[in-house]
Amino acid sequence: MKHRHHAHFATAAIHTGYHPQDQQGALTPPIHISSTYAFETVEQGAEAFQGDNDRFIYARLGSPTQQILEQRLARLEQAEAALATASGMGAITATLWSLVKPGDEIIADLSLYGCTYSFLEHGLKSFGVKITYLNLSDPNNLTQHISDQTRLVYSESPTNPNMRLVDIAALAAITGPLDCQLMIDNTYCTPYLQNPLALGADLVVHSATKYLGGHGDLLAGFVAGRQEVIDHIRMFGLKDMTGAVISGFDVSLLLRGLKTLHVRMERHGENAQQVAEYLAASPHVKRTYYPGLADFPQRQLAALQMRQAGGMIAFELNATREQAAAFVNRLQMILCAVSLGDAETLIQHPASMTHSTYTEEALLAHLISPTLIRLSVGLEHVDDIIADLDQALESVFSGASGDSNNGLAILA
Ligand code: 7XF
Repeated sequence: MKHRHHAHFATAAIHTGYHPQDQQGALTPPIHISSTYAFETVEQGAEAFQGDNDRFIYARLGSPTQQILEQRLARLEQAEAALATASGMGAITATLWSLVKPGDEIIADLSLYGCTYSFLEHGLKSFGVKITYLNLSDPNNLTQHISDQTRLVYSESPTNPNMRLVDIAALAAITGPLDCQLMIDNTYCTPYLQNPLALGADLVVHSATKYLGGHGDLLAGFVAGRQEVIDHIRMFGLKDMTGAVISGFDVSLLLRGLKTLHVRMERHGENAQQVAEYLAASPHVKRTYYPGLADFPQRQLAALQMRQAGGMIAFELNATREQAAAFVNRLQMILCAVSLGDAETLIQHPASMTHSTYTEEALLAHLISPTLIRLSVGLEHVDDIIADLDQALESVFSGASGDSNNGLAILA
């Protein structure tokens, strides 16, 4: 069955890579649970192993359902090719194991998701890869430090958890002429809000566990970029170095999540805008970091490279760490949990949770405030989200004692 190119994001997210007539009219693609694929002859198998035909070989290299997902993800990120993996960390590690060797340098932004930081700092570093952390929000910092040794530049935008942006096009202009790849973690934005490859990046990586799945019921990731690079990551980083293979069931759940991504992102964004405005106006809130606020320091850049401001907010209270913990504990509907991009509004304390891989000193050096609170604004009615934040703030700052929603103290 010939597949059409779908010009619009929403249509591509629903149709790309599959036509029901490929599978006896089945609207939903079947899940292939087969671990291995039979050849008609030894010669055909030998050809498959040489890459001289496009037969499936073994599920560690992919499956027909996974191929549909990968075509769809590549289309949404405007990439030649994509590789789906068992988790976001699976995509990040398979990619970096494939592209750097001892003696190479990676320049990474200062603020990274905790396990990405840990992989660079405690993983790759111990294998002889030089890791340099810079504030990449100022591209001049990259210009000053980049050298022949620098094989890869890595950043999130917005950064997890502190919502800094990097100017992806400006960084690409610096790495472009050199033998150096620019790799962007686009998890916070999803391809609906930002396309790093279209801005000049070489590779884009995602935790699909978040908005792409959207329902808190799967772990997945993907990397997208040029076909030959993705082939190399599949045949080395995934097949040999990590084995971080996505399961067929998670492929199917992810295909289901993608169908509503555009609708969900619109509502996440609308809700987050109102919640951010509420927080920014509260006398109990010291700073609110959200790209949709008028006083967001990188508002112009946000308007330039992001289609909307997204669903993630970070903020600091006019409070001690203990009061900040008490505030979270007094929330009644909003859940104290890591992860993000789910229908449920989730709140967490990065220094205690997602970024506890940083030492206290490293948190400060990496611009992550120990009192920062991170909010993933969900799809509940926005009035209920704001009402819950409001009652918890009132409860803490009026000194009344409230009931903990979950008994989880941020500060052990
Ligand atoms: O391996 P995962 O699917 O959990 O994805 C890893 C990952 C990669 N990049 C970014 C920007 C991420 O935020 C994540 C996962 N972060 C979760 C969080 O920040 O809440 C993980 C919970 S500890």
